[in-house]
Amino acid sequence: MPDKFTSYEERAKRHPNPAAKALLETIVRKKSNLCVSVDVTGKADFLNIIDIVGPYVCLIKTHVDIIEDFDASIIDRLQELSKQHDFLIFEDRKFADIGNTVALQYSSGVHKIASWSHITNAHPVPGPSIITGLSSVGKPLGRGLLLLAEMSTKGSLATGSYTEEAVKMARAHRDFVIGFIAQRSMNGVGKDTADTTDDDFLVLTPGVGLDSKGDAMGQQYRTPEEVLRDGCDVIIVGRGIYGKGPSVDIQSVREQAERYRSAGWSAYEKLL
Ligand code: 5BU
Repeated sequence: MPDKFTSYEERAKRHPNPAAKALLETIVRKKSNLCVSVDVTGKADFLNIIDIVGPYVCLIKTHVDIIEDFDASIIDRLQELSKQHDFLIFEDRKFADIGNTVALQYSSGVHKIASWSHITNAHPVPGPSIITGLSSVGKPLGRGLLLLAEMSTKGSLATGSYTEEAVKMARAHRDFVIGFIAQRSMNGVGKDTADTTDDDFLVLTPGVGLDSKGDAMGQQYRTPEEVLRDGCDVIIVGRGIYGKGPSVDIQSVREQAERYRSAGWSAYEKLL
């Protein structure tokens, strides 16, 4: 485990994976460790929110399978916005099947995730073959994978030895697995004492909110300061920024995006 806190800038210089490197560079360039999770079901709202929050984020997280009027033009526009506002894209697909199936789900179907999403994620539950499957598609494209080592929900089963095994799986596939969805730093977790290599896993953390402690369906929120103090690198915020709908208040979305960007960045600066 690195013995001291290392800046995003230092980590960007040495990270071997192109998606992780690009994410760290974007964080530094924009002074933003904020990822907005755009969980809305209409194409117009989806693209509108991304256009508004784009300047404040390093990363946009999507669940493209919830969009009712999905078509390929959404992806074209998303990619344009990603260039215009300088952010990366993370499809929160949570793959969980055998290697052959996840490779097909990642590359094909309606969404063709690998062709546009810089980062995606997977449950470690099937074992290392899920990484082999996804890597066969994503690695040649310079993509990066996160494993779900922990979850933000009440009663999550991803704890203890499950989490440790996830980290060990990642360590054995450092070229493609860039880090975790987790609630704390995973560097050093489950590590053999004979292993002297440094871990530098990115930790992206959902379950972040400034005004609420949770929702009625098991979600639990902590503040940006709490999660950064626990070693997380990127805060993932959804409803804290655009509310619960049905309509999107543009001015408020912009204000909340800047509020969370600034909270995430000052929490980081305190650790330097
Ligand atoms: P929220 O509106 O900030 O609660 O949205 C959180 C998002 O992060 C949502 O898209 C979830 O699917 C996602 N998420 C999560 O909340 N907790 C987890 O442990 C994981 C993903 Br993994």
